[in-house]
Amino acid sequence: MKDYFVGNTEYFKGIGKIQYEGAKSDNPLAFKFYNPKKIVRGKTMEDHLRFSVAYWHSFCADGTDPFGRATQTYPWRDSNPSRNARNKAEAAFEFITKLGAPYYAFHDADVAYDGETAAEYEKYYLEIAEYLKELQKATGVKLLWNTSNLFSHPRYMNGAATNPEFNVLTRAALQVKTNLDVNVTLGGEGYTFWGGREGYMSLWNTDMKREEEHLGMFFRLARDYGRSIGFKGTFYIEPKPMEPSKHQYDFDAATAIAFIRKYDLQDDFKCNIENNHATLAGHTFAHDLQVCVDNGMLGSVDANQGDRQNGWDTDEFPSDVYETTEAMLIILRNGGLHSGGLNFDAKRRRNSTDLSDMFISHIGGMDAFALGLLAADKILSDGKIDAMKKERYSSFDSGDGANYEKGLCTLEQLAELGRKAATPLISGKQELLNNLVNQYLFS
Ligand code: XUL
Ligand code: CO
Repeated sequence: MKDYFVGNTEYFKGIGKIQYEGAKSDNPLAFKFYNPKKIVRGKTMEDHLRFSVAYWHSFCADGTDPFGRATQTYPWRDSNPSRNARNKAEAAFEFITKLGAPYYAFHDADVAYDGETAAEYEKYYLEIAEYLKELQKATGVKLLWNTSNLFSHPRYMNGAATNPEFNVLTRAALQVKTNLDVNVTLGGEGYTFWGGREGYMSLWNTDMKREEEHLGMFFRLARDYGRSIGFKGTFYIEPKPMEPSKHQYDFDAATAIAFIRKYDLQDDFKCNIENNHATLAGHTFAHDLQVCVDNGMLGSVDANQGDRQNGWDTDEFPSDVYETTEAMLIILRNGGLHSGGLNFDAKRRRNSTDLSDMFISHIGGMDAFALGLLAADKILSDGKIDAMKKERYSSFDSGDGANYEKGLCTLEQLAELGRKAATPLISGKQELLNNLVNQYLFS
C-alpha cells in the first residue's frame, strides 16, 4: 500500500492521515476530541466507538434530490461498470484509511453495478467482492455489515419479501443469498435488513397479515442459510416507521423486537437503531436505544441526526452532544456495542461540495461521539444520576414493595395496603437532573 492509497490514483490529494490534535487545534482536518488510543473505562476510544463509513452516502450519493440534479462530482466515476466499481472501491479504502475508521458498511448496489439480469447481478457483485477482500487485507479495514438493496430497483415498488408477487420475492432471495455469501467471504460482523418497501402504501390493496408472515419466513430462511455457510455475525433489523412506504412493518424498536420474538428469531437477530428513524417514529434516539438494551436487543447503530423542523429522514452527520451523550451512556450500560458499531448513515448536505467536506463531516461526527463517550464516562463515574434514579424506586427494595416485585402479593393484599397508605408527592427532580447534565458537559 502506498501512503494510504491503493491502486494507481490518489483521489484525496493533499489530505494525509487525519490526526488527533486536541480541542485547541484550528485545523479543520484534525480530530479535536476523538483520540483513538485514549483509554476510557479500560478500553480505547477506538474499541468503544467502532466507527464505520457508509459506502452509499460517501461514495455513491451525488446530491440528487426530487428538485435538483447531482451536485457532487466524484472523480472515480467511469462508464465501464467493472472499472467504476474498482475505482470507487479504491477511493473508498483511501478515504476510510486516511480517516482511520476501522469499519465500513455497504449495500450490494453501492459496490457493484446492479445489472438488469440476475446473471449480471451475480457476476458484477462477486467480481468486486474479491477485490474488496484484497483491499481489506491491504488496509486492515473490516466489514461491519452488508445489506441487500431491496428498494431502489422498480421491481421492488410493491415490496421485496412482502411483495404480493412470489417471483419478486424469489429475486430478493437471490440478493440476500448472494449478500450472505459475500459477507462470509469478507468476514462481515453483521448483516442488516432495512425494509424500506416492506410495508404498504394503502390497506385497500394490502393483506398485512400475509405480508408479515412472508417477511417472518424470509428472515428465517436467511438465518438458516447464513448459519449453514458459516456466518457467525448478528442479523440486524433496522426499524423505520415510514419513508419510502407510508407504513413500514419494522416501525420502531418495540415493533421490531415483538416481530423478532413472534417469528422465533431472538437468538440470531437484534436491532440496528438509527437516530433519525427513531425521531420519525415519534421517539428519541435514546428511547429506541433504551428499549433495545432493556430487551437484550441492541445490535448496532446508524449514527446520524435529524432536523427538528423537517418531518423526514435528513440523515445529517451527528453534532448534537446531548444526544451522543445519552446514546453513549446507554451503550456503556449495555457493556458496549459488542459486534455492532457506530455506522455513519449520514450524508453531507447537498451544497457541501468540496472533497474535503467528506472528511470534515466524518471528523465532526466522530468528535461528537467521542465527546458523548467522555461525558457519559463522567456521569457514570460520578454516579449521582444513577443514585438518584435508584433512590426513586427504593420503596420496592424491601418489605411489601420487594414482595410485589417477586410476585408474592395478590390484588386484594395490595388493596388492603392501599386503604391505609400515605401517598406522598415526591419530586421527580427533572430540572435538577438537566442542570447536572450541563455541569458534566461544560465544567
Ligand atoms: C434508510 C437507511 C438505509 C439502511 C440500509 O433510511 O437507513 O440506508 O441503513 O439499507
Ligand atoms: Co440506516
